[in-house]
Amino acid sequence: MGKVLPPGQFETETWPILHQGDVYQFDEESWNFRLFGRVKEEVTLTYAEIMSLPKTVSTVDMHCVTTWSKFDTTFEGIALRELVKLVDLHEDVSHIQIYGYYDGDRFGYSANMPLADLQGNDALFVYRWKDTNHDWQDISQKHGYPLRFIPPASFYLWKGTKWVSGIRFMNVNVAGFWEQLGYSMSANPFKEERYS
Ligand SMILES: Nc1nc2c(c(=O)[nH]1)N[C@H]1C(S)=C(S)[C@@H](COP(=O)(O)O)O[C@H]1N2
Ligand SMILES: [Mo]
Repeated sequence: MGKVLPPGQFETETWPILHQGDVYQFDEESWNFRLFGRVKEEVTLTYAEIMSLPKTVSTVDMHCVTTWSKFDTTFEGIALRELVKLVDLHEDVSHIQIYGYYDGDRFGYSANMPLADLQGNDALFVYRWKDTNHDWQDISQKHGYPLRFIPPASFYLWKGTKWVSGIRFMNVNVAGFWEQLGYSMSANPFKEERYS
């Protein structure tokens, strides 16, 4: 994993909180997770169903475009590839959009990424974390409880949708929330791809 600070970043030991809009209040009754887009049949998972999927523990570095980087946070979650197993994708799927809540709109936030980059243990929907200064604890409401995405370190952290609500499978690379506002589609911190 190695501690390599991407260009223009500084290291922080705390985990800052950044988002637009309201903090989502989890309600298990109304919460679900949708797998849709270029799938043969859509799948909707309840909270209990998603939490019963195989778990992965993985240590990931986070790089925020606002220039902080936090190394070596260990997360417990469900690998994105476990969710992909639940749907029959059309063969032309190349990219996904990971959706989350924004001011009460469950699809109000989104972030786009190539599906091929998200097959490892470092592409996780997380609900628990720890680091050298913190014991295991639930992801707090402000960090995305009950479930939030943590992208591989090869993406800036805005690709890490909080309060996730679903994945759309696409055959084109469609800009998400920040990408529509001029941020990079590919967003690689090591290439300093902040804006498009
Ligand atoms: N639903 C949602 N997810 C979001 C955001 C948001 O506004 N809404 N902001 C993103 C941005 S810009 C960043 S940098 C990270 C910050 O995550 P953190 O607050 O846990 O550090 O969340 C991302 N996920
Ligand atoms: Mo951000």
